[in-house]
Amino acid sequence: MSMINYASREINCKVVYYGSGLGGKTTNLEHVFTKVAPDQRGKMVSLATETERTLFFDFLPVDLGTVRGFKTRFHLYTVPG
Ligand SMILES: Nc1nc2c(ncn2[C@@H]2O[C@H](COP(=O)(O)OP(=O)(O)OP(=O)(O)O)[C@@H](O)[C@H]2O)c(=O)[nH]1
Ligand SMILES: [Mg+2]
Repeated sequence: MSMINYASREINCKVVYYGSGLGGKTTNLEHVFTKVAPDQRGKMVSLATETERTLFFDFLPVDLGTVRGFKTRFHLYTVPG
């Protein structure tokens, strides 16, 4: 889902990973985290059980810089399978 704010010239794009338990959603987000430059990503929030099952959600904000004059951000989420 994308939200375009013309007044503040911002595009915020929310992506939610949905799929079976232990299917690799959290691992995918962790991989994106390692590939994005530190100045372009925020803190990854991960709420998991001791056995690494996602309890509530994972969240990773990614800053894409400016696209056609709009400050563009991705908000990546996973939900528990
Ligand atoms: N072989 C293999 N294992 C993977 C891959 N992706 C994830 N795994 C493993 O699968 C297990 C579960 O991965 P998660 O990323 O925690 O899965 P999830 O979809 O977030 O699971 P829930 O949060 O419980 O819904 C972990 O032990 C990962 O290391 C992959 O591409 N190949
Ligand atoms: Mg998970």
